[in-house]
Amino acid sequence: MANPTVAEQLVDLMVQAGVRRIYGVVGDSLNPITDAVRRRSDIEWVQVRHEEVAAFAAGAEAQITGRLTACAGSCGPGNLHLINGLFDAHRSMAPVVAIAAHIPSEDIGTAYFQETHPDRLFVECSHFSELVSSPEQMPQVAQIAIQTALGRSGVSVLSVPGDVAGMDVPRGRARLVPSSDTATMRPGDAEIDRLAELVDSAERVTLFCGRGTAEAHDEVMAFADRVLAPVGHALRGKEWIQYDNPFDVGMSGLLGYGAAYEAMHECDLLILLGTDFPYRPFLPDDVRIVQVDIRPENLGRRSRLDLGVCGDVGETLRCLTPRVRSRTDRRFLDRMLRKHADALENVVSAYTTDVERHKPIHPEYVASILDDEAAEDAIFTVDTGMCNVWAARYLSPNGRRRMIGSFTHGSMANAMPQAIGAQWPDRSRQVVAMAGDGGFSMLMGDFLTLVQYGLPVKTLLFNNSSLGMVDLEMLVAGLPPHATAYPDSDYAAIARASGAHGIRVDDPKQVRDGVRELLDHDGPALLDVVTDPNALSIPPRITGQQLTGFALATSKMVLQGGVGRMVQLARSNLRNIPRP
Ligand SMILES: Cc1ncc(C[n+]2csc(CCOP(=O)(O)OP(=O)(O)O)c2C)c(N)n1
Ligand SMILES: [Mg+2]
Repeated sequence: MANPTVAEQLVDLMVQAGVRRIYGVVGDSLNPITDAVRRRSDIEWVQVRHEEVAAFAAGAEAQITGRLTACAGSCGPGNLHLINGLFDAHRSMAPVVAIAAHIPSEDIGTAYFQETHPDRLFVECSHFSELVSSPEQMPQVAQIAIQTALGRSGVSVLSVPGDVAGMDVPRGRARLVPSSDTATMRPGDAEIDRLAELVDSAERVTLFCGRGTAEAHDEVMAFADRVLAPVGHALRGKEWIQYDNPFDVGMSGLLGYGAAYEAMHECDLLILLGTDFPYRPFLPDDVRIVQVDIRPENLGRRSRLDLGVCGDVGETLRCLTPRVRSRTDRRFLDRMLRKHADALENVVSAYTTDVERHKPIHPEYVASILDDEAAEDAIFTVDTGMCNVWAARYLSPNGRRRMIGSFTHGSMANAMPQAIGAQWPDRSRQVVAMAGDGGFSMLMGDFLTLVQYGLPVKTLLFNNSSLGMVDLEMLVAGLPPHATAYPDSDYAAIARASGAHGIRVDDPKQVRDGVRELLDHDGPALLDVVTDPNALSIPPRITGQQLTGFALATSKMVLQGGVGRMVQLARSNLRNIPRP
């Protein structure tokens, strides 16, 4: 049998490691790879329109399936387009191998046509980024890329010049079988003992949970039950922690709600579980803090710690719970639960009562109807922007639903691309992209990919003809909104012209039927909901500085003659400002 080429061996190793498809756009320098894929039946090429979409889709597929996924771009601009999606995948800890095809090896360094240096470019968004300059590096370099992506949960990039990809791998090279096993990490006994002492010496314990509590719902609940601790979460912890949680006090952060902030500040021991929550002003500095995280570099990154414990959250809690004393005093927990309920009454329900008549349609109303109508095992992908707020506040996790977004990297235009990757492995599962009009139009070309492959993704477009989140940020910063408005576009018509089902709704009475029609459609569909651009959301903790900024922007807008809009704004926001 002839020796395999570099491309063939790379593709073979990826298949062995669980890769089922490569998202990408073809190109001359990628030909050996694309051709190696074409000749196999156990891996396919998914032909997207923009490489950024390829990377978002690969990242999403990995986050949904837990398996290694892949994307590819041709040399120079082709793989450069991957970069933002790869940053997102990497920061979301999604195991993705990216193939960056490169210019002919003999021309590297000569400022050749399309020349970039992908092995350098991708260093910041990967655990491993190497140039394959000779077939002798195979299969080790591919093995390391795959192992690193899986073992460290993130991106690996192989930069492969087209000519090298087509070369034969030298005779006598053994094929390595990559392992996708992930080990669990348990802290040492001494750490567990110190942690148990801290817990037992505290009067009021609060838990704050992030994405690291995935698969640890039962352990978190058992521990909270033993020490009677309120449990708050960050956005990435929501899907794992909020459901079946009698200790729930909501979410903290810019988009937060409920009493998580109070519970974190009024306890005397805060335990951060699997969270790299970035907003330091929301963390207390006068209580004892313990952090448990599988990544040692995360410990103490955001706050002063009394103890940092390196370990898997589930494992750590399984060891810890039986070692701490069981409590009966519920006073702190109950006080926080009441605060939480009051806060929800005042804030979260404000927009869903009496909004059936509110025109333009209130986006929170749309989100609450989506929550009602969506399947019990739906996957929601959520665009960066106000959709984050609507999803955080209105989607109800249940342990079977999934919610992914660009929650760490914060890129726009993620929802529809991520929906492609979330939908691909299982076409029978409901996948809903909650998109902003700004985000959707940014990578709109790949709506055609949904049509091309008949992928039944449901795009629910919150069309406020504005970069709404930035409108809010400008107001809070004391600036009048500028360069945030878009002319009204009929995205349903665009969807229909693309060959998908398109529905447009501008009356609140049509929202429920519109959402049902969207979800029931057998194929790609888009619901364009004309929503209120003034539906701004105020974070539960507003600093004095932010308030001043808000007042300043208000007065600037009034001075510009925008009184009408300000009145609407004030009315919208009044209902959302938390009562003391
Ligand atoms: C790629 C990228 N560009 C710019 C931003 C800054 N940004 C954050 S949210 C946002 C507006 C999003 O607008 P849209 O998608 O319409 O959602 P809306 O907030 O109006 O619901 C912008 C410009 C970003 N996060 N990512
Ligand atoms: Mg918008």
